[in-house]
Amino acid sequence: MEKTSRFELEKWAGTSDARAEMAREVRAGLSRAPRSIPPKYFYDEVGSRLFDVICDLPEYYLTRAERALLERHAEGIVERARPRTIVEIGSGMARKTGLLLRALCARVPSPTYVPFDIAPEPIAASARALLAAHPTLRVRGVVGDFARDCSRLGGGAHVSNGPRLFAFLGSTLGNLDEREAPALLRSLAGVMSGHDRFLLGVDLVKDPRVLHAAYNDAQGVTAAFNKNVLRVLARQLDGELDEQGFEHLAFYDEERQRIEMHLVSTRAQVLALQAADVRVTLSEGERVLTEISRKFTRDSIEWTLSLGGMRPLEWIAADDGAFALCLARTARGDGG
Ligand code: SAH
Ligand code: AVI
Repeated sequence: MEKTSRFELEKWAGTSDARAEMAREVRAGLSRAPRSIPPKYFYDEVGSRLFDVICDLPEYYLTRAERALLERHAEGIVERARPRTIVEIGSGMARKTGLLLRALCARVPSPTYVPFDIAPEPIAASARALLAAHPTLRVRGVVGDFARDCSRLGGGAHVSNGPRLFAFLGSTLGNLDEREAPALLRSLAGVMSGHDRFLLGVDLVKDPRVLHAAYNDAQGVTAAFNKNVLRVLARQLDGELDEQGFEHLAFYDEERQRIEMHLVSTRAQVLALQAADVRVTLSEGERVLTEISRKFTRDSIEWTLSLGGMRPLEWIAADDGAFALCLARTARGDGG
């Protein structure tokens, strides 16, 4: 564990067997139809930085829309949720979390922030900035996989000494499918007390042209983010992958209400990853699914929350209907 007086970083993922796990997951994804790569592998140091650039792109409205909502509502949310600690799942660069932390630090004498992410670099970088901005804040970072490790937020040093606000911002829930999203919510609901609250940022169904542009930006940053996963695989799994052999493809599937992002093989080629025992022959035009980004309605998110053992309490939507925040609690009846 890395530790300075106000910053600690605990590693639950990225340790010695991470490479073997990656090999297993990538092999499984590339051998089934349709072929896929788990989106968590986007976020090495370069991928995390590319995502940060995406957040400022003119076409990528999500970050600005969520920030505008938090600028207006963070204080009220914190006042009503009364947390001592904010735990942020998939915290990344925590670009908007400062708004919640400012309200937390104003209310509580010894506030704690727990950024939880698969990528250590953005946790460390955002912690530096947040600690400088909030002199009373303590940051206890966790490098973990939210699909596997959320239940650990209920034990050890994470046993809560007061209500916690769990934040899952940026509509990252949309990157999980109909089975994965409720499973993640259930694992969070399992560690939440009746006094804890869950704040979810959700991107809403809208004009497909706006969605299409957000994932096909003119500068090609999203394409670079998508292709970067090839470099991650090649580096970590001893691969020979030619980035030139793939093209970025992102489109909105209106029926499934989701963006799909793919890498399309521009020619017949062999995708070989020695350390994963992968040797896959791709035909020209064959697609590898790298990410889904589901878009929600109030009904569909409330349904997802209910499947995940959560009960919605407040719905705060942008005036233009682009994005929403939903405050929820566990559906279990204990306390709160
Ligand atoms: N919440 C931030 C960042 C969103 S980007 C925002 O709103 O801007 C998605 C973040 O989730 C990245 O930082 C990525 O590293 C993290 N992430 C993706 N898959 C993950 C997983 N399986 N476990 C933990 N973190 C994950
Ligand atoms: C992190 N996640 C919510 C982003 C999204 O919009 O689905 C990731 C992303 N993919 C392409 N652009 C941004």
